[in-house]
Amino acid sequence: MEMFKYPIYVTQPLTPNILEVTKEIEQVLESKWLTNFGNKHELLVEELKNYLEVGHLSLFNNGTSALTLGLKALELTGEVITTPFTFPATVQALDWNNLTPVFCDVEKNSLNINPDKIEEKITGKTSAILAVHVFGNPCNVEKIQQIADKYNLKVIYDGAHAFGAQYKGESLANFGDMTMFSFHATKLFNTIEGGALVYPDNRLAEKLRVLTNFGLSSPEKVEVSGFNGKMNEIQAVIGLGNLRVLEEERKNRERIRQTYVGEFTKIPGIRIITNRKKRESSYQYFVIEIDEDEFGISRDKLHYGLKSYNIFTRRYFYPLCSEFHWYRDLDSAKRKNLPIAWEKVNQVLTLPFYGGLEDEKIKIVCDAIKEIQFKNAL
Ligand code: T4K
Repeated sequence: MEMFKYPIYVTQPLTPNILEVTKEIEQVLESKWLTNFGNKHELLVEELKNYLEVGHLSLFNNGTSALTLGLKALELTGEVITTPFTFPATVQALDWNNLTPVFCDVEKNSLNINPDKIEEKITGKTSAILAVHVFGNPCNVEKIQQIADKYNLKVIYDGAHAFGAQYKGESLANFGDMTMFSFHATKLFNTIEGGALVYPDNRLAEKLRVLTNFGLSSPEKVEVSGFNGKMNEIQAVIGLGNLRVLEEERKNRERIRQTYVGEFTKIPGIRIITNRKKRESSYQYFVIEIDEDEFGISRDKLHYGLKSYNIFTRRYFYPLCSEFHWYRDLDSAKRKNLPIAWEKVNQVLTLPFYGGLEDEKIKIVCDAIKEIQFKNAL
């Protein structure tokens, strides 16, 4: 098999109907109202509330500012129990709030925070649990809530990958005190850059609006130290347009998921991490785990091998956040305390997955994987 002519990346952004959004962008520009909670912004809030089946939702200029301001709005203090297996933004939002992460190991199957390990991490300083629905697979929300209730802790979900996913028939967005969604270009639903917070407590709406707008509660009153976290009108137009093509994209991704599943279930040593379907899935990523003994080669050999075919997979989320140098002195960051996270971070590989991935390219990816395995096993 020869190297594929054009690179195949891990994802490609969903884009709206260009004619429709061009018209809407014209309207926005003509209206001379470009940002600061404009009409398109408000319309997107309503449409997303509807889509996610939530009561309250605030928009932001990206997921990181959403999470950072959300943690601030909840007035958390001291320590927050979280996962090391996530994108840096999760823990950086804690850093910006002067909160100390307490790293907790993950579950073998879901790769999400292991609720059975949370209680032993709780101290008098713990104020919250910040869990991540990694790759869109839901955390054990019931167990996490039980622990939070017992110790009076807040629960925040980083749902950057979990847009639109359901848990036991209910919108995953309805669990915990707050959930953040990222609308970055690489996310299934995107506003190019953007993010949202959803929450059951309606008092947070005004608080978040103030925090998102420099702490201004009125033109001349600065109530708190906030910052500029606002989503602009063009971002909102892209979001409205992408909502109109979202279901079609989900269908295309379901087809690709099925093809991958069909191929990989035949190969010993590959476990599919993101194997949920229909309303249960966020269709954000397609992730596999490589068991080196069974598969014959390591995840890294496969990752680099695919690169030589012009196929760019990602080793999300390597390195673990607990490895960041500024956490060096934290006991919870030590390798011996995070055995499963360390094992999995060296086994997991995110494969190309987006609606526009043609059958021919899916076949190239699958054939390349088999060929690399075969060649290396010789
Ligand atoms: N929490 C979690 C758990 C997260 O995963 C993230 C973000 C956040 C919080 C923070 O949310 P935001 O503040 O970002 O809203 C990407 C994204 O930039 C990032 O949003 C995402 N998670 C993370 C998992 O993935 P990179 O460094 O992998 O991006 P990049 O530029 O390498 O893009 C990946 C591939 O996508 C490229 O190989 C090609 C393709 N691509 C990318 C862009 C930007 C395109 O085809 N077109 C594009 O415009 O971080």
